[in-house]
Amino acid sequence: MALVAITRDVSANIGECALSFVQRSPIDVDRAIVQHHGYRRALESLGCEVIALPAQDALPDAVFVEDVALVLDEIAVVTRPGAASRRGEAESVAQALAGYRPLLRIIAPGTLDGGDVLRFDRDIFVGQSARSNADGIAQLRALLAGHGYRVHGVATRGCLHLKSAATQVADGTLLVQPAWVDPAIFAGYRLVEVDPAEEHAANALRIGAGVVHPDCFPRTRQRLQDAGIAVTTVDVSELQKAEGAVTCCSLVFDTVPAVGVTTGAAAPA
Ligand code: CIR
Repeated sequence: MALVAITRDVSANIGECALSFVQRSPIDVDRAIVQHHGYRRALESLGCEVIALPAQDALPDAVFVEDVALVLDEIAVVTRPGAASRRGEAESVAQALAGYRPLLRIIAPGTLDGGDVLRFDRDIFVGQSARSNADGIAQLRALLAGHGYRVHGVATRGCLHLKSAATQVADGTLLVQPAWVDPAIFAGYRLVEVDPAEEHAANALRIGAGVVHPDCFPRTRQRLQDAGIAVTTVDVSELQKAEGAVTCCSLVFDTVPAVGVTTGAAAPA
């Protein structure tokens, strides 16, 4: 396994970011940059080769590279983000990915944010959010059918993306916020619920045998550890003010995927 993490430097204008469910509050850009460096170091400590794309200062949300692409074992899908202000972010990430995977694309009128895409091997759950529309989900289903993936639309409520509400934290195991997605959708998986006092704690980034998780959620961290999951903590408080979390700041994938073999090891999406 050779993991790569594509990231992008924080925009100087991150304070102008799109917001949906978080109240706007001033973002300390210098602090956000320091926290983002810490996030990159965490990925490196977990074995990732980190690619740092230069900041796009005209695009406030460009640090959240997860939303503009989806990297699977065989191909990558360049998305068309639901927020018009974010559509200019995709092309440079597509260029960075082109050396690793053949590229497919979501086109108008479809919209899809990578934050809505939750992969379990050949099953791909996609949040039917304000950012990912029915056309985008149908396009994704058609693009991936030939590669043996099943795409399932999932209703979300009260949150930005499906991965605000649920992320994979180990083989067959989900960390879930039941207020934002119906856990019954994931019947058959082992579920770890966030602590009720930590509303935004369901977004964890799985890398290898452990997860990266914000340090401000100690109760949910304990639940993960009790479930046998190793947790690496990061301080991303300034990025959280931009409605970001830990999955959204990188695209992590294996440069030499075992295509056709189900390992569940890298959990790239
Ligand atoms: C947005 O509203 O698009 C950004 N402010 C936050 C995007 C976070 N993305 C993610 O969690 N996948």
